Amino acid sequence: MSINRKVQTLDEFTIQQLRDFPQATGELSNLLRNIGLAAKRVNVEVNKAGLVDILGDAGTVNVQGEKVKKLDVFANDQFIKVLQHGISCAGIASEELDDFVAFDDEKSIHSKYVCLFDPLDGSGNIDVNVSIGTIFGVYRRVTPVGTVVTKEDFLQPGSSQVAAGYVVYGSSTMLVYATRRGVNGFTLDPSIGEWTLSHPDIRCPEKGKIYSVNHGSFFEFDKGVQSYITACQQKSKEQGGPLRQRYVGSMVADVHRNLIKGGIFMYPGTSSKPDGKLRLLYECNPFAFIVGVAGGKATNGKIRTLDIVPSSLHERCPFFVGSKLMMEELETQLDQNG
Ligand code: P6P
Repeated sequence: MSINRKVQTLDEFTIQQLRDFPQATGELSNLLRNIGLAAKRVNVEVNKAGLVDILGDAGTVNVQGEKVKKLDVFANDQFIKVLQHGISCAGIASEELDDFVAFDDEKSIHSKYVCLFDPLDGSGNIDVNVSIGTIFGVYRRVTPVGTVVTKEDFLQPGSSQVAAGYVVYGSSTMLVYATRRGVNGFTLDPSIGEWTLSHPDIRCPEKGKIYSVNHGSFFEFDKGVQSYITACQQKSKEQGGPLRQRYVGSMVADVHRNLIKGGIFMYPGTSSKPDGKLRLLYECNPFAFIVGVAGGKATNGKIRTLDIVPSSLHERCPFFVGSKLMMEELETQLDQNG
């Protein structure tokens, strides 16, 4: 495949955004470029994970009680270092950290943004070479610029995000991010070490033929979820026939595929875990924002994910996200089955 050298790089794209919106200060563009730099450094290590001693466990356990893989630690450190050194972020929260980290140097306290990260989601797949990813959300701080950020800067509803994105370390490595102006995808061109615009203005198809869920928990799901899954399996020929079940077990890979092709991803609550497994702030909210900007929908089964008011950094929520018409069919099944 010949690579078109005329494609825009992430730097060129974000600078073009500044030209198009002169009132912008460039701080958000700079923040996104910083994230792109950290992701390139993570990508190098992910790509050689099988060759050097960074596979396996780091010997620690994170706030979720999950064994921390060495790559998790490396990825977390990269994003913190790049953003702390930059001047476009006043603090971060991360799945790998019990509490948020305020960047309290004279430059950082004057930034108007904070970031929340899952630095390496799907890390259980690292050792078996299945795609993994980074997820992030960007918020405008609510405390005064020039002061050190506090927890309330991080406990904002997802609807307050100014940008959100993810990196999928897969057959190729992609950075996809959304602002309210649209969703754009950049593929890493290793020959020049640049993110290159490969998927401009991504739109989520109104419907698709893919549903993604961990069937192993089927009998623990609510009746409404079970009835929706069964409906997916029983589509008539006139309705296009049964849907295909695709579930990698790595959220970034599953949601990215469904965003591009159309589909629905579900991580419902269960009788044993009513809030499900996924974290609201740095897994669900970023994808709810991205898919929403692209024309899809995201809920916790009752209300829009983006409308949930967080009470703690690591809270979990049931998560349903995907094509608009498929989400509406799910909502009907949930309403009818209580
Ligand atoms: P289960 C990975 O650990 C993760 O957080 C998501 O990336 C993924 O969608 C989910 O958990 C898979 O969980 O319970 O189906 O194995």
